[in-house]
Formats: sequence, C-alpha cells, structure tokens
Amino acid sequence: MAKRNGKTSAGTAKLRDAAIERLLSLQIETPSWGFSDSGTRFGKFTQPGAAVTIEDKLDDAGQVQEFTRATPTVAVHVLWDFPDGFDPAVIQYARSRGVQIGAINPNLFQDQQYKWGSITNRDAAIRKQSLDHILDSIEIGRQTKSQYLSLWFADGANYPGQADIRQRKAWATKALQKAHEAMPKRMTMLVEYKPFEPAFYFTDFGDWGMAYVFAKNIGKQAKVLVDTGHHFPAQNIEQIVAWLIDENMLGGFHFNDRRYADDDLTSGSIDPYQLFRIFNEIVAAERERGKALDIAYMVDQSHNLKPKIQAMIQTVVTVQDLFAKACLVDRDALAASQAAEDVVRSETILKDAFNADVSGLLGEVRKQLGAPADPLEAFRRSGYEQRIAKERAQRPAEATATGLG
Ligand code: PSV
Ligand code: MN
Repeated sequence: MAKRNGKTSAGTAKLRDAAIERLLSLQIETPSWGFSDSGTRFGKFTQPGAAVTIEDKLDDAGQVQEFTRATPTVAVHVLWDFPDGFDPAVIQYARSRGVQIGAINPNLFQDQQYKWGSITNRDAAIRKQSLDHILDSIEIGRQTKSQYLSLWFADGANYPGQADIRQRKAWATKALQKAHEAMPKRMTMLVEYKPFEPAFYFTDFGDWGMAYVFAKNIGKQAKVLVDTGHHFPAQNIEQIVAWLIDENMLGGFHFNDRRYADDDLTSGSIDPYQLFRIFNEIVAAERERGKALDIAYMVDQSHNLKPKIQAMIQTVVTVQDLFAKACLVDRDALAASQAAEDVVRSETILKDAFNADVSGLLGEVRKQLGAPADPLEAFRRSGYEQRIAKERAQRPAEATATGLG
C-alpha cells in the first residue's frame, strides 16, 4: 500500500470522503453590496450592469447560487438596500431568485449624526437613534427569519484626548445589551472588530479582544465576527480563530484578502496559505468535536476592478478549495509528529494538504450539488453579464433608484 508521511491510500480515501461530505454542507453567504459599484475615497469606477436596486443585487446573487450551489443566502445592508424602508415583498423576490435574505447589517456610519459616534456618542439622543436603528434591523431580521444580526461600528476617535475610552465602552455595552434583549431566540448577534478607519487614533471595537469582551458582556447570543481584512499585516489570524473557537465565541467570518489593510480584495488572491491555516484550525476543532462548528461564513469584498459576479464566484470557489485542502490534513500523523517534536514533518503534513490537488474532490462535490464542474467558466460563458449590461443601461434614471415595484 502506498505511503506518504505515514498515510496509507485507504487512509487518504477516508480523508477524501470526509472532505466531500463536509464540503457538501459548506455554505457561504454573499453580500448584497458586493454586486454594486464601489470604490475608494479617491473615486469610483463604474461597471456596466453593476447592480443598483435590491432586485438587481438579488438577481446577481441568484446567479452565484445557480453556478456554485453553495451560496443560498445574501447579507443585506439596511440603508443601502432599503433606503425607503423595508418592503417584505423582497423576501418573496429573493426566493424567486433561488436565495434567501441572510445577515442583517444595520448602517451606523454613513449619516451626519454619527460624526462623533453612534452608540458611543456623547449625545444621548444620537445614542438612542442608533439603538432604534438596530432595533428596526432586528425587526427586519424577524420578518426575513434571518439567523444573524451583523454589527460593525465606525465609532472611534482621531486624536489622543478626544474621548473618554471607558465611558464609550460602557455606552456601547449598554446599547448592545438592550438590542440583545430584543433579539429572537434563534438570532445571533455578530460583533465585528476593525483596528482603524474611519477613526485613526482608536476604534471602539478595535480588535478581537475588545469584540470578545463586548460579546461576553452583551449576552449569550453575542459572538465575535472575524473579518480577515481587519488585522495588521503580521497578525496571526489563525491563532485568534483557534482561541475564539476554544472559547465558543467564534460567530462568523467576513472573507476577503489584503496586502496592506482592509483592501477588500478577493479571498485567497494575496495569501491563500493564510486562509488555509484558518480553515485548518476550524477542521481540527470539528474533528475533535465530531460535528461542524456553527459559524457564519460570509463574504465582504469590494470588487472595484474585477467584474462583480465573477469576483464573487472566484471567491466562493477559492474558499471551497482551501477548506477542502484543510480537510485533507492527516490529523493522526500530525498528532504523532507533534508528540515527537518533529517540526519539519509537522509543517510538511500541512504543506502536503495545502499543495494537494482537490479539483477531483470538488468536481464530485459540485456534481452532487448540481453545480457545473467549473462554476466560473460556466458563468463567463452564460452571457448573463452581457445581458444585464444591456438591460440595465436601458433603464430610465428614476428606475435605478433602490426599491421594489
Ligand atoms: C467595514 O470595513 C466592513 O468590513 C463592515 O463589515 C461593513 O459592514 C462593511 O465593511 C461595509 O462594506
Ligand atoms: Mn466586514
């Protein structure tokens, strides 16, 4: 029997079968905002056919689902997607496109009243408005039967001395405890952190430790959300992930990649090995616990240059590819080499899995899911992009306003 690093071919087949089984249930949520034009603070380059209305975004998300069969839910950003208020007809519209509304993201950063913060604002009236918007978002989530309320705050300060750090922590905790009380039992509150931008001296939810403490103090249904782009370049994200898993506090991910910080590039485009190492920690814990961890896998990217839908499909297949590789790590051999302090072999075991060809395995997964063997190529050939570019360009300007009807 063929052997590599102690693994027999029967053992390899077992790992492969387990990987197929796991990949069949790996679902990745797409973000509505990933289908519309985006840019940087220096400007925005538009793309023909980029989604404008919530219907466009759901149409496009429906395409990603059709070609991957792995993205059945779409995260929404309340003020961007429902600027004139939430119309429940959107629930049925999503269904007609083969998807469902997923995480609800309140927007507590774009309006003028948030200049000095939202739930951390010195002004009690603005703190109340902020909480009210979160409560409205929970109500939308109740109607859409969403499992997640996903919170990110731009709150922070730009200069030393500007604000009372502990006072702001207390205000934020109090507001989120109230929001937590209003959540349905099946809803999880995800608390996202980010070290800088738009605030540059500190952000109130600056790192995973702060998000962890907030979540702990808020209530049992609050967990931490790891946006892979929200870390400094040398940070060891997989270690953060391992700790959060161990504390049962990892609620979800926002996938993207970065060269510098929060660049919102497509996942795995810069450092696929890092995402593999993150998935390796998840798969290790799943093997130990004998079940899949309850984690929201979501994409959060801005495709400024790449065509939107292609970029989304590219990320989804990359996430599947790297997750599949993590499933192939020979955990028994790794445990043995770790026990023997064999550093070289331990690293080689990880690298072998990372370098494994998982195309056959993923082909099998896609066959079982009813997706094309190569989702990206199939989508590129489908003619959908050309069609929407034409159709959406022909709409009168007022029809491009967001909203149903
Ligand atoms: C902030 O940079 C962030 O990562 C949050 O998740 C926001 O909701 C999202 O980006 C907006 O694009
Ligand atoms: Mn994010």
